[in-house]
Amino acid sequence: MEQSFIMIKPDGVQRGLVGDIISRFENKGFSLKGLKLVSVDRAFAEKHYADLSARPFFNALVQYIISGPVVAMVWEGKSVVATGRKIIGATNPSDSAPGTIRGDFAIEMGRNVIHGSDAVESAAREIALWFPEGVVGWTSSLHPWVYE
Ligand code: RTP
Repeated sequence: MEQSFIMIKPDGVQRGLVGDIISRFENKGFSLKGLKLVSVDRAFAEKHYADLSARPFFNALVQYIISGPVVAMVWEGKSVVATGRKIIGATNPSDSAPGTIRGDFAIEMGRNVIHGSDAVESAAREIALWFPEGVVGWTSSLHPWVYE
């Protein structure tokens, strides 16, 4: 089953949005496979966002991610990568539809509350980076009620 790496950024943690965000993924029917509250250092944040290292906002982005603890999660389910991005909403909160996490909770791109993997391949890379110890193997008893 497909997995995605989802991270609640420091602003989401500081603003007390963790419970609401987890509820949205749970309510959809996805299964939580990994969860931890961590503070990462600059080198780790730069590795996570390595693809964006040439972008003008890279330093500000890294500074944002290391400014406080983040909630790192692995969610599993059918099409969780693409559907997770829809639940999260557009990168720029001024383009994010109401009802999405960023549409409901964010105003600026540099404080957009949450990260979600943009492809199955990047999800695998990010899960290996953030959860080198691996994730928990379990099957939700809701499966027959969520999948036909
Ligand atoms: P994320 O990786 O955090 O899920 O976001 P994303 O795929 O929607 O967007 P991406 O292009 O990968 O950018 C990563 C994060 O960098 C910040 N950003 N700032 N000031 C800017 O022009 C700008 N562009 C991007 C955002 O926090 C974005 O989520």
